[in-house]
Amino acid sequence: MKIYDRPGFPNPARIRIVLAAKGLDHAVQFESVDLIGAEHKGAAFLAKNPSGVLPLLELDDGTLIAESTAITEYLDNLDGNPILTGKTPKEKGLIHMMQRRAESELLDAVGIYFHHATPGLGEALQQFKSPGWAHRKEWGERERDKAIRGMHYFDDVLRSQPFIAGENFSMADITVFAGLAFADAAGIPIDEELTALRQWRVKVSELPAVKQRSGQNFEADDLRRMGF
Ligand SMILES: N[C@@H](CCC(=O)N[C@@H](CS)C(=O)NCC(=O)O)C(=O)O
Repeated sequence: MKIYDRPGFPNPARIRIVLAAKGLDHAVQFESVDLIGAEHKGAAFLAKNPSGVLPLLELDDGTLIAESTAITEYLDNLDGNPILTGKTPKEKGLIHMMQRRAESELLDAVGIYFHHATPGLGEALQQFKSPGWAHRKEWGERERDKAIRGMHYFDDVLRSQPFIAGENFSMADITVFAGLAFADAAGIPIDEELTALRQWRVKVSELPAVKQRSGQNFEADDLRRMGF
């Protein structure tokens, strides 16, 4: 299997955590795609994933699976023992619901803020991000506020259960974790009062699969091009 991704970016990081959790790191080959240089918006990559985003999984028979949730479902079920996407119908339903909320209320909201209300990933990508649209920044700032409301919502959830979708770590936790990492990068702080969310984050960052991937930071050249 081949994973098209880029170290350090939030959605690719979701799959790196999944691979570590499933012990599949050594079963995949990583193909680095230059996100800052907009390689993912070129014809060659768009032919593989018309959405023009990472990550993307390519199976040995050429099958292409995009979308972090779809890739996670595939990888989690490969050994017949799903540990991230639910075993029972109830678990599956709850995990799906919470992971969708994690995308809509946090990760994707941060992404819209980052790409539309800040310089985002820089020049090469601007042409793909609704150039000239007068209300773009305002929309991005509304999504930042939505992400902050999302953090408050997940803090509430975590006051009555240990993980985002219930008793066990799941795909929904991975999405919230990636959303908070993206919020850090985009300069959206986690309010001090969100103690349940903060404690959960520390706990999750100590899980072996998550700890293992936290060594995979942005490439030096990407950091330089992002202005760090
Ligand atoms: N819904 C997609 C989102 C993927 C996504 O937005 N990936 C980012 C990297 S973190 C990307 O490729 N961004 C490129 C861009 O926005 O041009 C998923 O779940 O995989």
